[in-house]
Amino acid sequence: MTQPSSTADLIAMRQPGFSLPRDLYCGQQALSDDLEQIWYREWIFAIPSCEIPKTGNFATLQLGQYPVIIVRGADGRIRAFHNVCRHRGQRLCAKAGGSSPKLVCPYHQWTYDLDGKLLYARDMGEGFDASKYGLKPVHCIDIKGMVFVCVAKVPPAINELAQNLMRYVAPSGLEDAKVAFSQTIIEKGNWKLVMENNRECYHCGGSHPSLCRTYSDDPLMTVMEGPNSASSEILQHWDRCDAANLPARFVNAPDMQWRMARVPLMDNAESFTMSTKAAVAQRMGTIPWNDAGSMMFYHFPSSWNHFLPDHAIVFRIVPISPMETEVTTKWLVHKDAVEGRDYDLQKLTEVWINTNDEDRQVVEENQAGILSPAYEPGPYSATQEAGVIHLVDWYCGIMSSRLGLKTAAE
Ligand code: 3BY
Ligand code: FES
Ligand code: FE
Repeated sequence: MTQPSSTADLIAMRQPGFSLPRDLYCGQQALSDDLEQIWYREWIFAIPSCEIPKTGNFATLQLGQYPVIIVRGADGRIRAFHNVCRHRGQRLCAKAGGSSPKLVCPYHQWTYDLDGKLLYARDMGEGFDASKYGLKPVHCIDIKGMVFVCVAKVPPAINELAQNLMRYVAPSGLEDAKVAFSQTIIEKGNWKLVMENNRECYHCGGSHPSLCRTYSDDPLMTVMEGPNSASSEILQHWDRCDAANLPARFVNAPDMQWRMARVPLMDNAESFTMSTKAAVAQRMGTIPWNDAGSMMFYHFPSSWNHFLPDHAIVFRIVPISPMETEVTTKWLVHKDAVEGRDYDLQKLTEVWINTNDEDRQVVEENQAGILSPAYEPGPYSATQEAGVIHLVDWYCGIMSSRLGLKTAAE
């Protein structure tokens, strides 16, 4: 029996421009390393802040082995904590979300304030110092309505992302939005396959009949080269947006961990609907036109998003096991929009419900093929799959430097 290769070996042997070696998509070791080196160290998009608009509203998230709770305090601030009681470690809150004036552990009712302070612990004796048993904080930042968390002791710098994201999402007025619908599905595929699939539209024509009514599968729409280098159609759109002070031009992290750009939909379509028209009567924020297109924002490893004039769709992925990924999609609309009057929920959600299901199928079939011992890494199309190349290069770069550093320190 040959020894299974380590993640560092697998990454060292990968051929740039080709899909990854099989075990990086299937193995427990690769997932453990991905969690340790990426998911537990990077900022992870968690929720839109409008999901917890009031004091005491909370949402929970399972990030690998870390249960996390995100809660809005009495001061209006959003904070995140390890969702673990400081008494004997009970998970404090099992629900996906809700509202509570205090955080009360269900086991022995230790009671925490919304800022994490331990307020009450019954019969703990004279010398008990409650100030030592506050909830452990998780780094948390609310960037104009997009809440990110990081479970690392020291989180990576987020200034550049925050500055750009603030400008690009501000016109969508996420603070004045509400969650109209939320969907969580489990895709039977490694998280990297889910993200790879999202980063290209090579598959769109064959898989996404409803999305393709409004989103062009021209690869130039999905991957642009820079703020002044894109298709003439996109450049024209950017000129129009510039004139209206609507941030639109391509911006990216130097290592492509994130990217933002506002692109036009096909034939002046307004939204991702079957009719191509807006799904919500009331536009969000200050976006000036119905045909302002989609501001697309992705952030590795966990998120891609579309900010349209009438609604926004935020996506979060989290690995569940080596070959299972949870994909959560939330449709946001103006908080004053009334279902049935200003929008029809089915018309709002059908295109991306279909698209998610179509993507789930291709990801699951991709995983099934890769599980075969006959699988060998195949070449990406530089024209069609440049975004996938950005993803795997980012992944391999970060993993090899972090695994490499670890070895050097040992
Ligand atoms: O989901 C995305 O962000 C884009 C649009 C359609 C497919 N994908 C490349
Ligand atoms: Fe939470 Fe005992 S474990 S109160
Ligand atoms: Fe797709």
